[in-house]
Amino acid sequence: MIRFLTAGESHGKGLTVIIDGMPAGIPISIDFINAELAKRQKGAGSGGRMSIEKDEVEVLSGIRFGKTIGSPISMIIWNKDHKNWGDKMSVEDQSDEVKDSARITAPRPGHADLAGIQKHGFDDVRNVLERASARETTARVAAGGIFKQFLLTKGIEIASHTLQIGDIKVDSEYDFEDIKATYEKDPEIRCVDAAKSREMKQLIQNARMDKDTLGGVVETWAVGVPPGLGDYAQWDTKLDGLIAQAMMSIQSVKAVEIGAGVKSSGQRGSEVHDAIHHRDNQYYRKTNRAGGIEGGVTNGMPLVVRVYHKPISTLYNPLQTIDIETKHPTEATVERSDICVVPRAGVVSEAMLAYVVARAILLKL
Ligand code: EPS
Repeated sequence: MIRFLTAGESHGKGLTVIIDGMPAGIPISIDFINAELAKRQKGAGSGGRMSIEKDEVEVLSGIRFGKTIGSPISMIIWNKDHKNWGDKMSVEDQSDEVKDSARITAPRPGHADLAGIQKHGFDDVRNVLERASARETTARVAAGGIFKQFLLTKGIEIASHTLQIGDIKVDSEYDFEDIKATYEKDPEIRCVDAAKSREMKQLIQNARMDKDTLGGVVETWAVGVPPGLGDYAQWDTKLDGLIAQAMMSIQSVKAVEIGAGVKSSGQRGSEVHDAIHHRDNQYYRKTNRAGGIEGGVTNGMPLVVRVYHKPISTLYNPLQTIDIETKHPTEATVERSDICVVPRAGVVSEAMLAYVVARAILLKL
């Protein structure tokens, strides 16, 4: 069974990931993984960090002559910015003076800051924010580069697009080819509708001027998924439950939806369920409101998963917080931030969906 773990702080030396359980013999291209990492770095709404980093993976183990060898795969992406943070993020230095000068005491509302220091009894928010940062998604995307290449050998493809930013939402029809094309056609927003894309971009520019942030919705499809993945028989093997857990774990995601999920709760059953047809020895549906899963099991239709990102919590116009040292009101910490992560978060959703589908396939095999 495959599993993966990431490690690394936002301004530490680098982000690492170990994937265990990949079968031997899967062809792996490092360029493919680097192209995935590049997708995570592009997009309107990015902060200053993305112009410092040029994320590239170094594979340390598990791949030989371009193929997996069935051993754990370990990878690292070095943080170029670390050299500017050596004093604040030193592994080796043990002096209290350096440690104190790197301390942060004003937790940001909405981030893991306060909850994290309460969990561990820390007097320094930096211990929490360095790991809670969405920089960690770099490691997930590198892992996704492996899972996706495995899925391609099974004829399964995954792609995402920006469905909504703030209150601007796509309402036109589109298909999987339209979704895939957004990486080329609209790398800034990744929207299938050019007019909506312009509105979304303007909204992000306005939020930047107002020193505010924006959330939105990423929709991810997996096509070529065979019927029968996941299980209806036990709560913790239902594929929709596993997808929800994986997607909800992405930084700033506050809701996950499969198929027509939210909308269908306000409709009648006759408007929601997808009638079953049969042709050439195969069952099929003309609609896909179930989003490719019924009873926790894939039905052969594309998986359609939406994640809802809240506006990120580091605000250049900070909210009030409490200084954990003095207990007096103060403004929340701002070092640097994105305005909107949605356009570049798509590849993170893709990586997590690729993991769940790859794992389900290997369990079935
Ligand atoms: C990110 C790197 C971080 C943030 C962002 C995502 O780098 P820095 O803190 O140096 O600017 O830009 O993290 C957050 C949005 C967050 O809330 O933590 C990245 O590589 O994606």
